[in-house]
Amino acid sequence: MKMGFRWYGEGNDTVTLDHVRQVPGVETIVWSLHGKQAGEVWEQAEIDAEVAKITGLNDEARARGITRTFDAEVVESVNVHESIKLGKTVLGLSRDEAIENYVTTIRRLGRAGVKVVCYNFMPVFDWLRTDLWHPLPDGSTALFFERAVVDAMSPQSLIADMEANTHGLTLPGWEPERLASFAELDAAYEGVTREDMYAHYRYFLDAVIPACEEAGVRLGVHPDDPPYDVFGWPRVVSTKDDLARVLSLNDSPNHGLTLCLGSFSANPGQDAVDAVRTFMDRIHFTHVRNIKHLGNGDFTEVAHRACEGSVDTTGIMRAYAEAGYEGYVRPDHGRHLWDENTTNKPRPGYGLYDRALGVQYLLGAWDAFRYDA
Ligand code: DNO
Ligand code: MN
Repeated sequence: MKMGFRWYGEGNDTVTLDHVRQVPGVETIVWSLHGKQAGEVWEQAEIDAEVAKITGLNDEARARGITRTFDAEVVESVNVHESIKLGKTVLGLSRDEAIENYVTTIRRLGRAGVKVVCYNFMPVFDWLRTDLWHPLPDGSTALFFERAVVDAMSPQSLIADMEANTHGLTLPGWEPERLASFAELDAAYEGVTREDMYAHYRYFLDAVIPACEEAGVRLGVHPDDPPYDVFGWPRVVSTKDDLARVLSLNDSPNHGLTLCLGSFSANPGQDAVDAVRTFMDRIHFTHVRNIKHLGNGDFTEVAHRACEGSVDTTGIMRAYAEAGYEGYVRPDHGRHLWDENTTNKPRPGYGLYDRALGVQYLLGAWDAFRYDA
């Protein structure tokens, strides 16, 4: 297992690589070119520059005697253009053009040493929350989801609400460009069924996976977050049955999961440990985090420790340890602690402290179970 930490890039993240260097156990920086829109090609020079920044040390750091470096083997995410999910031209791009661009990007990432690429297959939007700074009983804040609020709101007003509360940082999946074309996308999804989505998904995999095999890159799909339909658009990567179906669309080992146990477990009917054991061979990357069910499909994010919420994070780490999991893991969102809301003003869910605590909890569980194994 390799421990990772998500980093949004210089000038785009309140956390620095030098901070992450002081979190014991982190080997991999999980990165992306966050300025890229879905469907756009990533240039080799841009990729190489970002990889060099992550894996290198500047002179000043060397002079201070720093030697600890990271690898840049995991990208989260290369986003899938809506034309691919819809199986038709939309926003001025045909699905085959979008696929060609995706393949080019994958090949270039492979050349730069990237091993795993995360993506999701959610219509129109990435993750959703109704409160980004929800107060917890210990005085910290965390991401929070209330289903009735979403049901009562238009997508535009919910997004405007989220955008107004992000300390000015654009959330991935909520870029202004995507929001501007909302009406076109909403119309394009009219009448699109789950079966349509799976057919389009298979077409995408058949086109992209051979290139992944050649490039030595494994794709890992991130489950829907939250794991049920929102705004009437079909989400097809939500439950255990969905994951099994998605994997059956293409048998290549290069097609697998970014199994996010926090997202997956937001649906109270799902068993995270069972999913880990079932899909072990196809889990290339995993997010381990905790949420607490509040009833009615509502949940709050909580600390990573199992007893803090509804997700058996220790059971999850035990399942990975017993199988000798060789993929990548990262803590996912964290709470906002120790006044970082007012001092560092981090990206919602991506402050430094709680993710650093999460890393230690997950590694502690891993070490204990490996010791027994
Ligand atoms: C939620 C996060 C997501 C994830 C993307 C992957 O749990 O991990 O924002 O990064 O959905 O494409
Ligand atoms: Mn996740």
